[in-house]
Amino acid sequence: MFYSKIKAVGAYVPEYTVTNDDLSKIVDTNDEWISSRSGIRRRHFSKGENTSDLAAKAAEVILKKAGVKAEDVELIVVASVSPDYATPSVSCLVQSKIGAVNAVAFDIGAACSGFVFGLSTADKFIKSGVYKNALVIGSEVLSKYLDFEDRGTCVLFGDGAGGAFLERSEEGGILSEDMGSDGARGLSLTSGFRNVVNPYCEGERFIHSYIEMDGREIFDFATRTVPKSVEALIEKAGISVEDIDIVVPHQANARIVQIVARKLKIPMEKFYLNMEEYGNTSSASIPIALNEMDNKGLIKKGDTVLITGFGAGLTWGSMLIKF
Ligand code: 4VN
Repeated sequence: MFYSKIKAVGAYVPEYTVTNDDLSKIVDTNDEWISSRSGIRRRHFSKGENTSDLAAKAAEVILKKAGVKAEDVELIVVASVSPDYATPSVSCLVQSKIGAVNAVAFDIGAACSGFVFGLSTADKFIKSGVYKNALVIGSEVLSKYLDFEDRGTCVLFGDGAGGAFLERSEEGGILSEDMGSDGARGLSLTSGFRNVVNPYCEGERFIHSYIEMDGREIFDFATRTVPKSVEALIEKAGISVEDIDIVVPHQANARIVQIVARKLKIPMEKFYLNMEEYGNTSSASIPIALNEMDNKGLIKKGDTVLITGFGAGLTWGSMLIKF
C-alpha cells in the first residue's frame, strides 16, 4: 500500500492589485462595507495572463521547489472554473507550457473545493500504484467572469494560481478526507451558462457568463456544512481537534471562518487567513495560502494540516495532511 505526500507547494498571482477604494470608483461600494463583511482589502487582477499562464507559472515554482524536472511529472490535474477554453483543458495547456511531455493531463470542475478534489483524485492514482507522482494545481482568472455592475459579487473575487507536487511515499502525507456534493442547491452559485441553440432547436441565445451568487444561501451552506465535514473527517482519522496544528480554509470570507472556528471549538489562531490580500480565488485559494505559509516558515515538517474547501456545485471537501 502506497501513500502520497506533498513534496512542495507553490503559487503565482498576477502582479496588479486593486484595492477596495479602487473598486469604489467603478461600482457603488466602499472599503468599510467590503472589509467588514468579507475581510477582503485587495485582490490581484490579471492584465491579460489567462488561467493556464498563471497555472504554468505556479507549476514552474512548484517543480523548482520540489527539485523535479518537468519531463518526470506523470500526472497533471488542474482544478478551475475559469479555463482559457472549454477545450483544450487548462492542464493540457500547462503540460505544453512547462514541457511535461510524459504526463497525463486533465481538469477537474469542483469550484472552490477543486484543489481538495484534485488532491484526492491524484492520491488515488498514487495509492493504487498507477502513477508515482502528480502535479495538482488550482488556477483561476475569475475577473473575466465578474459583473462589475453587481456590487454583491465583483468585490469578493480575485485571480491567482497555486498547487502542490505529490509523490509516492511509505507514510502519509494525505491521511484522510471527507468530500460531498449537493447538486440540488447548485443554482445558488453559477457562472458560464449557455443554452441550446442550433439549426434544429431554434430560439433565443441566452448566455449567463457572469458569476451570480445568492450570498445568504452560500453563507448558510458554508457555516452549516464545513463544521460537519471537519467533524466527519476527524472521526474517520481517529484523531481529536487538538491534534490539528493548522487549518487552511478556502479563503471566501473571514466571517464564515470565524463562525466555523467557533462551532468546531478550534481557536482562530490555528486558522490561516489571507483573503485580505487576494480575495476569493476559488480553487487557488488553499494552495496560495499553503505556499505563503511555507515561504514564511509557518508549516514545519510533521505538522498536521487541515484543509477545507467549499463552494459552487455545491461541493465541499476536507482533508488531513501530514507535512
Ligand atoms: C464559499 C462562500 C462564498 C461566500 C458566500 C457569501 C458571501 C462569500 C454574503 C453575505 C455578504 C458578504 C459576502 Cl462561503 C463564496 C464562495 C464562492 O467561492 C464559496 N461571501 N457573502 C454580506 O452582506 O455580509
